[in-house]
Amino acid sequence: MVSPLIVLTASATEASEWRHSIWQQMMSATIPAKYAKTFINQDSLANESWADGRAKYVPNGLRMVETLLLREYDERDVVTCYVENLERFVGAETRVLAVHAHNPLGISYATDVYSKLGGENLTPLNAAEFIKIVTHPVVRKYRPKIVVGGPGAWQLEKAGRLDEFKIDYLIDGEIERVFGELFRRIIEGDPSLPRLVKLPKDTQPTVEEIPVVRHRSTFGVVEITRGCGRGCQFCSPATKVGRSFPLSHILSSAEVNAREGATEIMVASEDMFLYEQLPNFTPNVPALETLFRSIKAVPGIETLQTSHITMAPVVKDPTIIERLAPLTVPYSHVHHKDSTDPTKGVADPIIGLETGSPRLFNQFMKGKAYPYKAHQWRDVVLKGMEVLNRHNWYPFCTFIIGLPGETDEDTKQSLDLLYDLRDMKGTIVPTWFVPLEDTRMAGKASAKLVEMTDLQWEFFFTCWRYNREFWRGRINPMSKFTLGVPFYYYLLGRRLFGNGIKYPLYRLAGLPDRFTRRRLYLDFTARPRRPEGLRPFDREIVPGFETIKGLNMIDASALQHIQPTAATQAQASGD
Ligand code: B12
Ligand code: SF4
Repeated sequence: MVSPLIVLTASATEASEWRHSIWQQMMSATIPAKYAKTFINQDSLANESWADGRAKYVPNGLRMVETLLLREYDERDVVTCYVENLERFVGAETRVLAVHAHNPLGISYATDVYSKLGGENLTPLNAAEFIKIVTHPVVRKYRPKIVVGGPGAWQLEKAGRLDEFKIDYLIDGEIERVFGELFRRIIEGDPSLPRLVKLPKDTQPTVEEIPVVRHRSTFGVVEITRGCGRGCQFCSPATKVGRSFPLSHILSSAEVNAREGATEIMVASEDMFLYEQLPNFTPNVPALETLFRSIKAVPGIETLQTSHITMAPVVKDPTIIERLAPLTVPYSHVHHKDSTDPTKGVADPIIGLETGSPRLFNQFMKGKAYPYKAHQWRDVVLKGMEVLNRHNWYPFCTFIIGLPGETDEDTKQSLDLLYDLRDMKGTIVPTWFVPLEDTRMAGKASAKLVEMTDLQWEFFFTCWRYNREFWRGRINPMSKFTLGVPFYYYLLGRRLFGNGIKYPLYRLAGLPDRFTRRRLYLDFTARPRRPEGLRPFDREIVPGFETIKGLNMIDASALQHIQPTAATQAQASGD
């Protein structure tokens, strides 16, 4: 049998949509491969293939590459499969192996740092799975050109591993506009094509140039916007031109996914509220309502998953969440006992909170708070969280530890914000600063574990204490985990990271606050945490909350805006 000209693939961990769990994906980026059998359910790595060996679902970016190829090549020449089927497809006639990379070495926002908690030089599972592809015996045997692309492709260059993995081309950026020419040169082996192809901003396609994918994506990802105009200096989508996809495009993608077995759609965006936005970052709620209603109406779609949002619009107009909650919460696959929805469903959008320090916020990400000012970020976060939680939106929030120039004073302010959030409903994931390529902070140094201060460790482990309690309830002091913490500290943790992690770790273990209060910055004994069963931010336990009012707004002139589609422009001008 003649082997296909181009084989496309993604690692088992990045293709996985096991139980619709984005947690599982994040865990794969962090858990060392060595311990994968203990911490990762092995079923999550068994992705489904069609009878002919083609993959049922792969990351949306790879589906886009496949779709572009299928404009020029026949289905027989273009095959998308998982690593276990490479043997079946890669052969003498295969010229290109195209690999998608979301987080191939696990170094995005230092996810690999988590793996270092288990010891030095441990490879995260994500990386091990990526390496399995590029070092596969059939790839070694037939030597097709290895082309890697996707949002995390930069990691391979940054880690200096292009030679080791025999990667022929690394493509960084959006490819729709330049695709035909680029692949022609790759296939023909054009010697003038550089190994590193960094696509400049002016090659970013318009939405009209972006096709509807031909096949199903992992998690049923369907893009609703691309790019973000808020301009945070550490962020790569901040460097992209803002675009909103037309509803017809979105629905066609959702239909493709549903036809091939997806029961859930994840609306992918840097910020859902940018979809068809009105002037000055004003969310277009009627457009969002129509969007959710229409996606839900696609035959076969049972649940919806939100991706990212920003907090400021929630505070500016809390009715946004009130109106969107009935269209999202009952259709979520995520449930929590505290949800007041009869289904117990909760919406869990991802929100970058990043820091509690107004100074760092002002320096690196002030557009995120717009229309509010940087010094109001704490109030925006608390007020927004109250609104979200009231409507059963229990967000997945990220913080960045070790932003360049972070001082103890800054960390204390982040800890203060964390303290104020102690009754929130949601998850807080601390990450370490990593300078992403092509961002305004690309030249800065990464945060380093060995340089973590005691306060930063306290921040880190306090987040995970919150998460444990939020998802598992009160900590049982006799649980295996709790009892294991002192063993970890004395056998490994102290040696790797010093004494500074001791009391933060004990807080994570659930040691009563009266034992840790004198050793740590935050003192939870002053005001005990929310009794089981009480609603978050209940006025009687967080009385200071009422003081947050009358937030002042700033002017939008410094910010770039996503271009609305023709339909929105007409709506805004009253046509
Ligand atoms: C959906 C999504 C997820 C989902 C699903 C991921 C999946 N496996 O399908 C979830 C929530 C699980 C997730 C997790 C993470 N994500 Co994510 N995710 C996204 C999001 C919102 C959309 C991705 C998408 O489908 N885009 C649409 C497609 C078409 O774009 P694309 O993938 O970039 O593909 C284009 C090009 O890159 C290129 N291309 C893609 N593949 C290939 C392959 C070849 C061979 C070639 C030539 C070209 C090519 O062509 C495409 C068309 O132009 C993006 C933001 C965004 N808007 O892109 C963040 C984003 C990609 N994620 C990001 C991060 C950091 C993560 C995490 C590390 C977060 C964390 N701290 O844990 C994890 C890592 C997960 C893992 N497995 O390791 C960052 C990446 C930053 C960076 N530059 O490195 C982004 C940009 C978000 C952000 N605001 O910073 N993510
Ligand atoms: S708001 Fe989020 S997506 Fe937008 S620039 Fe800032 S970090 Fe990036």
